[in-house]
Amino acid sequence: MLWYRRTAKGWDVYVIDDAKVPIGAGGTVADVDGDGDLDILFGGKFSSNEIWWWENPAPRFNPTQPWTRRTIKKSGDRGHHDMIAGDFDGDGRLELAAWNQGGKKLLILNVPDDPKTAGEWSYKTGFTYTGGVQHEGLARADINRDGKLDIIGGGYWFEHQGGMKFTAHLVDDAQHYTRAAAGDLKTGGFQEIVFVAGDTSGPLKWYEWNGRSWVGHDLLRFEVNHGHSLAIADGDGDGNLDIFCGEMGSWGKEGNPKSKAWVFYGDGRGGFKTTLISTGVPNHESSWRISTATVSRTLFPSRSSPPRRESMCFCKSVPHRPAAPSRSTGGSAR
Ligand SMILES: [Ca+2]
Ligand SMILES: [Ca+2]
Ligand SMILES: [Ca+2]
Ligand SMILES: [Ca+2]
Repeated sequence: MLWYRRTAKGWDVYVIDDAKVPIGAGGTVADVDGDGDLDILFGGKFSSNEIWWWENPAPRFNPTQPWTRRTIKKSGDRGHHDMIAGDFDGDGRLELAAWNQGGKKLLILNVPDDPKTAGEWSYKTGFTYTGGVQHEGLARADINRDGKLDIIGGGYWFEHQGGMKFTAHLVDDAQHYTRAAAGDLKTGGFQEIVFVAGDTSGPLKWYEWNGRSWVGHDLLRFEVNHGHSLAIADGDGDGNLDIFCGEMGSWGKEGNPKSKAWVFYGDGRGGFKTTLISTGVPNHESSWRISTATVSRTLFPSRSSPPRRESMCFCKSVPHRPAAPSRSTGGSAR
């Protein structure tokens, strides 16, 4: 796992982990140890029942010194495609919500008092699904604005009920195998939800709560082909949230050489202006951040830069022909 650190001249490469770790897609960042910087979390793919976190060594960065990796989970079922951290039970402490596809579960893991010395974190099942459709995608937002952060993913939003119990509210039964995002796209009321087919083909839709049910709106009116990158941000700075979506370039033996990416500029009232931003640029778990100040001060607090508006797309190009297993290293988030 490598960190490409932006400099005035280009990019410097820092080693985060030089070991062969079977990382799956959909990791996240969170301040696991509470020292003010963001640490990195990833789960094992279908060959592994483990989840790990890497301790951010800020401000002592050394390009050749890997970060300390610790194990969060090393039991139960395999496969962890997507996770997100937040205070989902309202107790003021951080939890990690992680899909565990091998067990068809959404796990809720408690960040321990001292994650540097604790062994495996305690965890419970927050939701179990049945059927053959794999559930993916996680986002967080206070959907119903009760002051408590909710979990969004796999076609649902999950509302904390008490203890480790969550109620699953179905948004769209056709959007389980998807990427998820949420935000106040239409100003006021519940926050809105976006789902798009991530590891398959399907529609890109945003959903609004009308007080009785979730109403979906198709943004493209054609199927997105592996739209594995999905994010919400105010890209043009007009105060209204916008949506970014990008397609993958290859998966297995198949390819999508004309993979597309779009930004949908919102008007805050439910209208969106569609902009095609690239064709032939593959995206796999690309993200979208608007303020360099926000990025540098949270992930890299030793840096300080004046606030300025800048879109950052993190794109990962994958070869059309998948790499041989022997070449697969810890940095491959596939
Ligand atoms: Ca930290
Ligand atoms: Ca909590
Ligand atoms: Ca809530
Ligand atoms: Ca905007």
